[in-house]
Amino acid sequence: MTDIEQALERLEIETPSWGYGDSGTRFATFQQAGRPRDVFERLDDAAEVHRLTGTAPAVALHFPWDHVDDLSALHAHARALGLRIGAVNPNLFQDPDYKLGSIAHPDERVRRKAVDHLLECVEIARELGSTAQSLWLADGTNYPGQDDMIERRHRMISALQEVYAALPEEQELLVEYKPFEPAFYATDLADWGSALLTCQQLGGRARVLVDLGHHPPGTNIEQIVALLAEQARLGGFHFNNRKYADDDLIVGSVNPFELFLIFVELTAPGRTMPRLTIDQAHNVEAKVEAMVLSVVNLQEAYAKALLVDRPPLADAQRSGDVLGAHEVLLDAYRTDVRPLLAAARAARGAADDPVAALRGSGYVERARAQRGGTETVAGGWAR
Ligand code: RM4
Ligand code: MN
Ligand code: MN
Repeated sequence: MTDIEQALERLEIETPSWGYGDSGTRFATFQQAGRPRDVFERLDDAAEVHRLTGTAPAVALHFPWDHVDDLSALHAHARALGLRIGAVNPNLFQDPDYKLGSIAHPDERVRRKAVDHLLECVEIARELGSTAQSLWLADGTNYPGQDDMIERRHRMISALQEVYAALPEEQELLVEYKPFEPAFYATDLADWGSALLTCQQLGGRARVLVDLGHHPPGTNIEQIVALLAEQARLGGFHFNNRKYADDDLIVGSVNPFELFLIFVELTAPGRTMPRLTIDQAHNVEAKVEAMVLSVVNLQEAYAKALLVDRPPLADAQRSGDVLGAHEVLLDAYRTDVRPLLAAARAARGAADDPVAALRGSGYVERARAQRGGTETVAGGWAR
């Protein structure tokens, strides 16, 4: 086995069930013909992505979006497809009760309901063999004075302590942050600092999740990654790409150099790979193809990062050779890894060119014929 084949074998990407279904903007949801009608079909699409790329063996689920009456049937379906269930994502943002927040809500009744959903997700994960709860809160306030920021934090921490105490040993808690949206004044988990403090208050199995779309423009995300990794508090990623805000575009489509630099940190000596998940919304692009391209872009960033020649990099850094050090990174980044990856994928039984293979396979056409559906637009909510 070549080095790159061995490296690919270690790379595992979780694709999100919600990335296969309908999605939209504030203005409209564009439904695609052939989109999966339920979580079973979402898993079918995920299996196709894994078949073509060879590195997407897990699927992250979102509840209640992926609710089924029979979890064991869902688990069996995943296993039959050669997939496992990735992180379980509780949904604390769509119930009318959550208008003013969920676990930080001023009303104890709403907080109880939110905690009960989190505890239900712990059970769901246990039944599906998942090893992580991935928590993103929409909680926050829109106006100064709307609520007391510290009281909100105390409510949030005490709710999370209850959930953390209920986690079985094999499950970890990933805490995701986001500076704004839907809250526009003070989000309760706004940044990596508030997420890290939360994890430190909970315990060693609580770690921070970095979503690439959840930072103010210009933020040095690879530095955050390095700091969290060094503290053993980097739990995972939501990969996507953005130009302006939480755009949820295809990984590596806008800023591939940033993606590469993140992988340079992830593959630094002594680091262990955290959970790598995609979190995207495909509104105008073909969904399965978008996911395939995302996985391929992740493979490329990872392969390029592995090419970084670490000893000369360290020498240049020690001797103050500013551009010599920089050049080591550029050398790796500029290497065309596509032929190597194509061969490595083919050797593992995946496709040498996954996008072309998908286009030639008839999978999308068959899904259209079997699942039906037309290209329709549902109303948005923007004025
Ligand atoms: C949020 C965040 C969460 C995702 C939801 C749907 O912006 O990224 O991870 O679950 O969107
Ligand atoms: Mn996310
Ligand atoms: Mn997001």
